[in-house]
Amino acid sequence: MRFPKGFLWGGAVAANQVEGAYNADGKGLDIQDVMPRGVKAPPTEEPTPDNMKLIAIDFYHRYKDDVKLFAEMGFKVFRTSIAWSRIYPNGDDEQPNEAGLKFYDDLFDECLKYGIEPLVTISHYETPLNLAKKYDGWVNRKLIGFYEKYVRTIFDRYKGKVKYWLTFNEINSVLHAPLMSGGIWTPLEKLSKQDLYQACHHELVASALATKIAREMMPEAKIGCMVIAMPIYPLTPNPDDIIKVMKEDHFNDFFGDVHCRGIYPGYMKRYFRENGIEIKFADGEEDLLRDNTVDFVSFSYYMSICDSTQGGPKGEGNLMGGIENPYLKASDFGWQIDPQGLRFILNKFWDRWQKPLFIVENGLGANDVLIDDGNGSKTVNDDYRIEYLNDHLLQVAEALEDGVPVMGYTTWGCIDCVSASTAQLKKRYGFIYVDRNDDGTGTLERYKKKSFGWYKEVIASNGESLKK
Ligand code: BGP
Repeated sequence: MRFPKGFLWGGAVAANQVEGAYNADGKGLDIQDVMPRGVKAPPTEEPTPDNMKLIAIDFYHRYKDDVKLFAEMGFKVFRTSIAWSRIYPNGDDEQPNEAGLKFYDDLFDECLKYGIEPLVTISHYETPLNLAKKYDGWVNRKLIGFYEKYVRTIFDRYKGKVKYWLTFNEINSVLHAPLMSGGIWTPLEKLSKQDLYQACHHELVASALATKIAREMMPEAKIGCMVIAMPIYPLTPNPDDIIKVMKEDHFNDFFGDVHCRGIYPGYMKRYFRENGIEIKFADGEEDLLRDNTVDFVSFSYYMSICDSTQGGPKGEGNLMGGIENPYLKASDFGWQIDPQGLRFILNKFWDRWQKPLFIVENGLGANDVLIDDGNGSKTVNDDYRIEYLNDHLLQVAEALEDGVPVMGYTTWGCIDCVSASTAQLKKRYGFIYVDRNDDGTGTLERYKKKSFGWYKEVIASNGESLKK
């Protein structure tokens, strides 16, 4: 196993999926506070008690114990996001909220105490609600200015503490989930392509601007983009399927292309031309994009899908689904499991962008069963999770052998948290079980699953303990 020295092993979560305390200490509402069904139903008028994210796993009050458990596993890095509405409650406020800033100071200090590097997503599906309702989120160019103000505030506050930053979580998902991803209040079916792609442009400009500001304010920092990586395989060798997949891939790769090459690719210009879309660039934006490409590319990887001009049986998926692959098995929640797809995507991204890569989400959402451990506590025998992670990590090792530079690996939902797509807690990803159920019952107690000890060993041995 050739994991390099200094490989950043760890875990990942997002503020809205773990913190709870949705209105504590001056936090404003964000879009998640009115999305009790994730992307499966339209938003509610106001927060409703059935919204699991209002309390989530109460990380806001329990982070010290949780970070201690991460340290026990040997984490080198912990990825979380800053909830924008803790810092600027309405997004367009004049002054930041000191209590919100203080919370992240304390959280990052707690990580650093154990030698855990924070990896921070600046915007992870949690746009302040006011920005969504009043401005229609990223459709509005004004969001660039609000984001810039927020970014300057957090860079200034956390420089010296946070070295690794991601500008937007899964930026390419805005095409599929405009509210969750882009804070766009207009429903997808009513949203014009013009507005949707203009929103993408605003996010890409904001991302380049954040990169520029980071370089000015914190020269030691590393800034990455973050995309959903979901390989699409042609269902058949029919050239029609090959071209269909190529075109589908363009919609995903476009975001990384702009982040890494600094220009809009020709295939996108063609798509805009043929669909009557005209992206409006403000003065200087072309230069801004060109001069501020990212330091690294990060991505989530859970599964692959198939596509064909002939159609086929549809499978479930992470915000975007596709045709089922007859060669793969699926998780409890219908996502098809494809460890080799991770090696494939690592090679593809490296070939395409020549930037170091960081796997910032990978993991298995499952129906875990809590049992007595025989020593007076409880546990979960999650051998299926160990197998999933082991098999994916073997493919990371293969990619490293292929010569792909991989900076690190953070498993998704290292502690059980609320699902982004369905807002359920029963879809569990963690090494740590949290006693909370979708009907609101549970003590919020934490229990170590079998995978806890397994991951600890993987980290301690720098991957040598993985089973071929
Ligand atoms: C990604 C998101 C995460 C996370 C993960 C798992 O799309 O970046 O926030 O939740 O997928 O998805 P889910 O929670 O829907 O199972």
